Amino acid sequence: MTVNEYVKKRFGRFMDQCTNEEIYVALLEYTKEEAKKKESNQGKKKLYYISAEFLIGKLLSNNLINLGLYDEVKSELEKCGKSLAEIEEIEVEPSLGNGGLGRLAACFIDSIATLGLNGDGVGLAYHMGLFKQVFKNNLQFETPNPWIDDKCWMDETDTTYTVDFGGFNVTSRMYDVAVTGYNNRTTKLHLFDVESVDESIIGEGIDFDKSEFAKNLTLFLYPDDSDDNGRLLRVYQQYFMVSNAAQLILDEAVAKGSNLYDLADYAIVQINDTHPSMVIPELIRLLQIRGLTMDEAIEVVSKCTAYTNHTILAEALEKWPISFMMKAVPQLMPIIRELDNRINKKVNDPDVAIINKDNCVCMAHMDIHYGISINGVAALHTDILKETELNKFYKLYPEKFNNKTNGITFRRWLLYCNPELASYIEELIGPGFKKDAMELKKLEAYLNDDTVLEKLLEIKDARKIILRDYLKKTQNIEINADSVYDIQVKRLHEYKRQQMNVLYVINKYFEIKAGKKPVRPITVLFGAKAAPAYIIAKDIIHLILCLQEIINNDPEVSPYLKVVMVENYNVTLAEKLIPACDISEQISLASKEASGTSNMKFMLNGAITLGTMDGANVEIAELVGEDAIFTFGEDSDTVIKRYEDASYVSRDYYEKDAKLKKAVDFIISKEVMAVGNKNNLERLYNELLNKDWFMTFPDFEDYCVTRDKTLAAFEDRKNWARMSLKNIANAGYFSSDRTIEQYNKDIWNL
Ligand code: 26Q
Repeated sequence: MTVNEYVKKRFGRFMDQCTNEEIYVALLEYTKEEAKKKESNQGKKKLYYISAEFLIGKLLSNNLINLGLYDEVKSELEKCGKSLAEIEEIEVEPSLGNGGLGRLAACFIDSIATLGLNGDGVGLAYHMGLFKQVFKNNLQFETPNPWIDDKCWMDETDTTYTVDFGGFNVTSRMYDVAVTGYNNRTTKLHLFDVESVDESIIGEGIDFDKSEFAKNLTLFLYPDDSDDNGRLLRVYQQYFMVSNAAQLILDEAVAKGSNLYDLADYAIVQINDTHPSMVIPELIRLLQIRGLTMDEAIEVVSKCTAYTNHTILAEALEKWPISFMMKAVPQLMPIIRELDNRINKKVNDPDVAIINKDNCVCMAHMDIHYGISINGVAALHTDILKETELNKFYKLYPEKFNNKTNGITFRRWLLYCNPELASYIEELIGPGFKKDAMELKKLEAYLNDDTVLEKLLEIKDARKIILRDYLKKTQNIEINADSVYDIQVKRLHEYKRQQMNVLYVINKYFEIKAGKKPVRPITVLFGAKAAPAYIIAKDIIHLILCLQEIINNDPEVSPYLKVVMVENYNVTLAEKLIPACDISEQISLASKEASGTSNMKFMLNGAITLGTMDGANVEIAELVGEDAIFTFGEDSDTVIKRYEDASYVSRDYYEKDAKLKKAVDFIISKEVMAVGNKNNLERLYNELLNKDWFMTFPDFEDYCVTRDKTLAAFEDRKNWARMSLKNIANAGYFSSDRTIEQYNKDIWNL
């Protein structure tokens, strides 16, 4: 049945007589039906990818592409005078993730389905997701982001469980989102919800009653860097997630014939950061209930889990106070104590204990001792874990440590978001790259082909116009499509150093004021949400918005420089921004960004990276060669040493460097104060001057020089196109299909 026939059957009218809304509903149902026809892998051993976040993005086009229906549906719609792009706008993007970690989980389930592996995702159905960002008076405000309704991709199942907390229990229900693989099988994303959840307890903004756990359990996703207030709820959420997962795992294994002693032949659990770590004691607890002794249960579970670390920031490793655990999940504490005792008997080093001297449970330590694998997410990151942060563990279990450099799904981040580029690549090297991303390498044959280089520039220009029009239409922002698009999009965090980008912009503003005009206008685009309780991050957003107002309204400067902060940066916006980007800002303080994944998306879409030698940037640099990337700044060894000997004094740099001083002082100038708030601006100024914990000042000069060099290089259009092609040709390594194959070969063995 064609879509049009389906629509006729569903609404009694053909498509040309239907509203976009009706067509959306029909396409949703039609696609769900088609997905059901695809088999799923029913092998004996199954992967459970448990994650507190799955930032899946909109699914309509993605599913149509993966089911091989996209072109057909698009042209059928066009024949009836309808546009798929417009219909897609009806879909609400679920915001079930903060950023990198959640988007990675989404790319991974796409690859798992595409490779036909037997694996499902398990997470939570947060009703309001992460907050929606709204700007007012140059400040960020937060509002709920509802997405669950009868037009969403999630379907109710009959699976329900009881989850016990200290003093009460709740009934859960499992909801499924079908994950379609590219020309292959489907798998499932299982999202658990609690039957007693109550949206009416939400007050102003994203405020809600934090004490009524049965009512608030699945209302919101916690922002990272959240404040202490309400952290207890995070423990309830995590336990709710893993208790459901553990019950599902055991039920499915038993249904397939497991006697539970052989659970490892039926299940492997990937723990995505420490958020699902309680799955270890929970599985042990449930196995005991089902008849195993403590010894037996620990032995069984020790073969079933593997842990991925996504951060080097020591303060970000989760440690839960025993008092929290006793309140939320008292039934787990005897098990955790037993796990801790066994380690202490063996190793007797408080640094590797599970319960630390402050009476907190160190979730990562439990994962490392009782799992089969621990991996970092980029080569440099894994090395740093081994050598510094987790060195003591590495010495204990060298064989458990391994690297799995992150990846992205090329279906969404090339085929869907940049069809112009994808079809040109196909013209040049055939369709093989869609299944085997390494085939992109064939593009290197065209590095000196002027026609190809020119065409690449044309495609980029076309994408820049699309972005310009999209921002005008959706956010009433005006940008110049002839300018250089310089983009930094990612969560707002001091270590990612948006503030250093801002200092460059201020300096450029002064240069233009002084008559030194750039040869081509520059558009500096930002997209970033700040955690509501992360004060300095919000101050940085405030500063960017103030600059946007000042610079864009200054007739002397705005023809040459524009600052744009897009509101509510999300997957949908990323899909528009990334194909249009010329310069990709990846400027984290070396050693701090575990991997980064937008760096890979930008590269794949032909942007040139301006970055530090951090995270996966290091691997990008190796792949494209030093003439197709711009790197700057201190390396991770230098930075790690600076922290070790606590030698960094930001004020010294400020006083020695007049250019830097002038840029920093501008933050509290009367021009900025006139459009901003004294409090916010002074706080940020003082933070930089007295602390600058992520060392923007030492890298500032090199950053300015290198960024100007990058802008100058843009003017040699042919060479720029060559660099761009080199990036695209070498992006194949960053396909999440490669990453998932490595996980499977080294850890899961499905
Ligand atoms: C923890 C406790 C309480 C509340 C929130 C959290 C929390 C939530 C989300 C802690 C961390 C996160 C998210 C982390 C994250 O996104 N990390 C990124 O993971 C990417 C995928 O591996 C990497 O590419 C990035 O470098 C890394 O920053």
